[in-house]
Amino acid sequence: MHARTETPPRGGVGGLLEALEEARERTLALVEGLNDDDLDRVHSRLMSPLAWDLGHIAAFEDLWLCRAAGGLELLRPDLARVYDADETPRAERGSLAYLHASEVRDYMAAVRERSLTILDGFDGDGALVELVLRHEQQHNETMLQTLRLAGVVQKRAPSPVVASPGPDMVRVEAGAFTMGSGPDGFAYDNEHPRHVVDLPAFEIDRLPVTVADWIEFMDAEGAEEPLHWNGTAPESRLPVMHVSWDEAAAYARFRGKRLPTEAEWEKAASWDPATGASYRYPWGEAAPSPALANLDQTAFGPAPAGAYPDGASPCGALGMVGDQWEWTGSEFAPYPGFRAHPYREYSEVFFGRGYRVLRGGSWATRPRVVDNRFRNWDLPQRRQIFAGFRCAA
Ligand code: AVJ
Ligand code: FE
Repeated sequence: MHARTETPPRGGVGGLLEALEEARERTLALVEGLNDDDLDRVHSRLMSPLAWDLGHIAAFEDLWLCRAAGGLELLRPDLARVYDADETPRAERGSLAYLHASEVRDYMAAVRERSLTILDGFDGDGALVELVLRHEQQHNETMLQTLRLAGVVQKRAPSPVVASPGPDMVRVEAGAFTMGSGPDGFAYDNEHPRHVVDLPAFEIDRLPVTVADWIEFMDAEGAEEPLHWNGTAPESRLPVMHVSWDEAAAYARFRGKRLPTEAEWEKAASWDPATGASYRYPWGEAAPSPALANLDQTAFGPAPAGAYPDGASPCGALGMVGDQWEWTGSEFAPYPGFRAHPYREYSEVFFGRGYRVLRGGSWATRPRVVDNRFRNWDLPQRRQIFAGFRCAA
């Protein structure tokens, strides 16, 4: 395919070309078994039709790789509005003239042809290519949420062995830590600038709240069952998922606790009191692997709370990255000195609108798009995300 075997990628794109191809294989694999009607249909008012996600992935690539990084005109300027997430709320996407399943794969391939031409010998802005790659991978998780709402449930991988017991909560000492992403490497605008945050000491749950914990809450307080249970609770040791921020906050009050702030979460995940450093992952700087965290969409569900003892953070918290996102108590807001880059619609338009921050990624998150500093967000009533939580005190 193309000149990529004869001409190794040069400039700022080493490895990105292969990563784009791998991401596309995953995207297409997610929808492989579905018929056109399943792709074109609105499964939930909260989500886009899957065919819209596919077209939007390609339109984003055309916009940021072919046009912004490569200097080309858009391949299909007529589609720009249809795939502009900001102009078209999810609930209305079913009635847009988006490309349906029968045409959308051709559009994706046509954009990709252009991208490969641009990337051959590319010496432009590699960060834009990374943006495009991560955008596709983020939409993979959105698509998995849609598939779950559509009732497509893949068989879960067998659960790994659960770690040895430990205290319910672990302590994080008072002191300053560095929060956010530094200037090196790719990071979203909302993770910048890196800044020092001084926090009083606090305690945080060693493990995420489990299904068994949630059932106690339901029995004692009449709390609702999470989305997707349909009267049948998952295995009791699993982290509870598909609860809203509102419900998570109510659970924390029931236990006499609270949700951790975003800064507390990041400090508990990254800060090593022995060195004063903030690591990129709970276990340190090593890239995620299947022994360290449940990421990458292959398990089709979380592992029991306390699995992955090698993925512990310096304070001893387990499962902070992977398995399920974790709601924090914080509203999505800019860090001091924030500057929108490269486009306002990624983060800035969501600030100050009541969105709550989630951290840590889920089994449905591709490893490239999550670390201790990555900030996700959604509205406090939403339950479709693969999200649970842990408490602080
Ligand atoms: C970071 C997951 C909240 O899905 O709205 C996708 C990611 N931004 N396309 C979202 C995103 C533009 C974003 N989240
Ligand atoms: Fe998008």
